[in-house]
Amino acid sequence: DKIVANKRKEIEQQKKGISIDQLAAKITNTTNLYSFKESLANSLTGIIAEFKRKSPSRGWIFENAKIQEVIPYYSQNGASAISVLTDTEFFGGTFADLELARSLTRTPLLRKDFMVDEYQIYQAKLLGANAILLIAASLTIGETKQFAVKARELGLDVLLEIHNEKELGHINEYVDVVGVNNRDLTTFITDVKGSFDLAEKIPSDFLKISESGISKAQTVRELREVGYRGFLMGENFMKTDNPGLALKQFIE
Ligand code: IGP
Repeated sequence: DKIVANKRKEIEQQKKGISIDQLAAKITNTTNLYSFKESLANSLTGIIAEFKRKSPSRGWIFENAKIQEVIPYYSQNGASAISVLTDTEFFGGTFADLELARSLTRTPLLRKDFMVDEYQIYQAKLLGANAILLIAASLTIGETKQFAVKARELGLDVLLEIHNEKELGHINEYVDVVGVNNRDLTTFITDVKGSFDLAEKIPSDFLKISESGISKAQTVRELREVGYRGFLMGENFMKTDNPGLALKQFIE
């Protein structure tokens, strides 16, 4: 709730600088060059490597991490997609991080942020994202649909994040990928069991991914066995001084 409240304030400020209509007018091409969903559907590893300097649950993970020193290696070392945090206050990310990442790779990029306004979907497109995250816990069913439709219209894939059975109701036909977050965003308790519990409850026409708290290759194998095609991992790589190398070693 605190993060979402802060996000709404930030967006109000940003709108004073550039209006939603002005942002929309800058978008000239709505093709999705590097599809997040297709990459996961066709890849062997399914690893979505995340660039995250800090988090509310852990504090600083890698305060001085540089995009140029991580993103090219995530790509070369087998990431199926890359997630870049763009929230500054709580996660230490910036818009410039995503833009720079885009200039350095053709691997599909997920804009990882708390989306509460259509304005941010235009921003995501302009910064070079291929996919956005919609978090069921911070959106109504109506907003989830509205934002997913907008993302589609702009040529962005939609990752819908859920954490429990109740949130299955947020799934709609404009969603491309359903992610189970193993971390409860209110308590920060992380347990991969959540992904195993929800695996069969997610309609089979959606590509499924498991997010957070993954650190073992064995866990990835077990998740793949119950149908997951993507594995979003941040801390396990970012806690080392060479995240790209940590990814390489994980895949080997
Ligand atoms: C990565 P981890 O435990 O590997 O660092 O988790 C990712 O799943 C996590 O950062 C995340 C997240 C989010 C962050 C999942 N959903 C929503 C911010 C907002």
